[in-house]
Amino acid sequence: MSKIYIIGHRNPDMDSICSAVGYANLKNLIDPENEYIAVRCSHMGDTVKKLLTTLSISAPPYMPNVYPKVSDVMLPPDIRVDADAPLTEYAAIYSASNPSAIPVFEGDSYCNLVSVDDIVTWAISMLTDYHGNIKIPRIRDIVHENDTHLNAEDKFTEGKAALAASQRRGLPVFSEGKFVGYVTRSCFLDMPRYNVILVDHNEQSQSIKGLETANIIEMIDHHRLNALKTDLSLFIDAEPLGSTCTIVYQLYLRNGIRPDRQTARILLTGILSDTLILKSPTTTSVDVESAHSLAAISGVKVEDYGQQMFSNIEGLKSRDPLSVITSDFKAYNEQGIKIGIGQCEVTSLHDLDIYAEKYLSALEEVRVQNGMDWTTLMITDVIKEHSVLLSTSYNAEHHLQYAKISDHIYDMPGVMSRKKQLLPELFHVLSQS
Ligand SMILES: [Mn+2]
Repeated sequence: MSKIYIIGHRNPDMDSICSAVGYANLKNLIDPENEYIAVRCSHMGDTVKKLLTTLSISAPPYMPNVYPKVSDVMLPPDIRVDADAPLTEYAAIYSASNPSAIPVFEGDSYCNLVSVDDIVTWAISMLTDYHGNIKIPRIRDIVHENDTHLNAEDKFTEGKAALAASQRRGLPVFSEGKFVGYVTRSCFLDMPRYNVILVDHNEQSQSIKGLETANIIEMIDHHRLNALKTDLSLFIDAEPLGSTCTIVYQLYLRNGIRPDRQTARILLTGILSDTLILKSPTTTSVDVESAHSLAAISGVKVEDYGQQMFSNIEGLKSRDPLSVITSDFKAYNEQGIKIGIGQCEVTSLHDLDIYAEKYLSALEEVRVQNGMDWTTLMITDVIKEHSVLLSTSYNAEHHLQYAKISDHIYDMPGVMSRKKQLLPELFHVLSQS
C-alpha cells in the first residue's frame, strides 16, 4: 500500500481544503489498495479557520513539503547490540544479515554505530601488538565516541552528502534528541518520491514545496493550465467549472458513489465558497445542479447555508491587513513579471474609506517581502456582487480599465471572479507595460 497525498494550493481557501478532503474520501472508497491522505501545504487564514470551526469541518493536517527525507530511507533500530556483549555477538549478527553498521546500546541509551570498518581497524591494531593470546573483547572496547548524526527531517540529498563526507559506513538518525534509526550507504542508492494528487491548482509556484521531486499522479483543477512537466503519465481532470469541489462531486457520480452526508456538506461548502453562493460569473449549470444535489444529501438549503457561511465574515476594519492579504493570495509569473493577487470577501463595502490606507501599505509590504513587481487586493461584497481593487503603485497601472475611486483604488461593479475577470485584465495591463 502506498501513501498518496492530496494537496490543494498554498494559502488554502475553502475549495482547496474541501476538495482535498472530499476527493480523499472518494479515492479511499474506490482504491483500497492505497492510502489517500488529504493534507494542506501552508497555514490557513483566519477566515478559513473560523469557517471550518463554525461548520465543524476538521482541517487536513499540515505537511510543509514533499522533499524525500532521511526518515523515508532510514533503517529501523531493530538490530542492536549491547555495549557489554562480546564481539562474537556482533559477528553472529553480521554473518546472519551483513549489515554494514550496527547500533550499539548501553541499556536503553544509544552509544554509537559500530561498522565493519571499526572491527577491522581494531583487529589490525590487535595484530600489531599480538603477543600470543587473544582475549575476546567486548563491543565497548571498539565503539567510538558518539559522533555526527542526521535528523529524521533532513532532506535525502543532505543526508546522502553528510554520510559521504563523514567517511563512515553509516550514521545514526535522531528525532527530537532521540535515536530513531540509522542509515547506511545502501539507503541512498535510490531517491524515494512522494506520490501526490494536486487539487484546485496546477502551478508549481502555488504548490507544496518540493513538488519537483514528487510523482504527480493526478490533477483535479478548474484553473488555467501552467503545470510542471511530469515524468509519469497521469490522470488530469481540468474543467472550466466554478469550483474544484464540483469536479470532485462529478467524479463521485462517474464512479456511481453517493457521498455521505458530511462529505456532501464539505463539497457544498467548497462550491458555495468559490462561486460566492453561485453568484460569481464562474458559476456554471453543473455547479448549480451539483450544489443542489449536495444540499439535498446534506439536508440543508443552498441559499440558507450559503448565507450562514458568509455571515461569519468579519469586517476588514478590525482585521489584520497582512493576514487578510496573504490568506488567499496567488502568485503569478507572466513573462518574468511577478504579480500577486489577494482576494477577500465582505458583506458590505461601506467602510472602505476607513481601512483602505492600511491595506494599501500592507500590500506594498507583501510586494517587497515576495520580491514582486505588482500586488493587488480584490475586495468583494458578496451580497451586492460588487468589488473594489486596491493596487500597489505600478508603472502600467493607468492601463486598468476600471474606474478610479482614488489613488490606487478602483471600482469593479459586477466583478466577482479573480480568475475569470480580474486576472485577464491584469495580464492585459502587463502586456501594455
Ligand atoms: Mn477553486
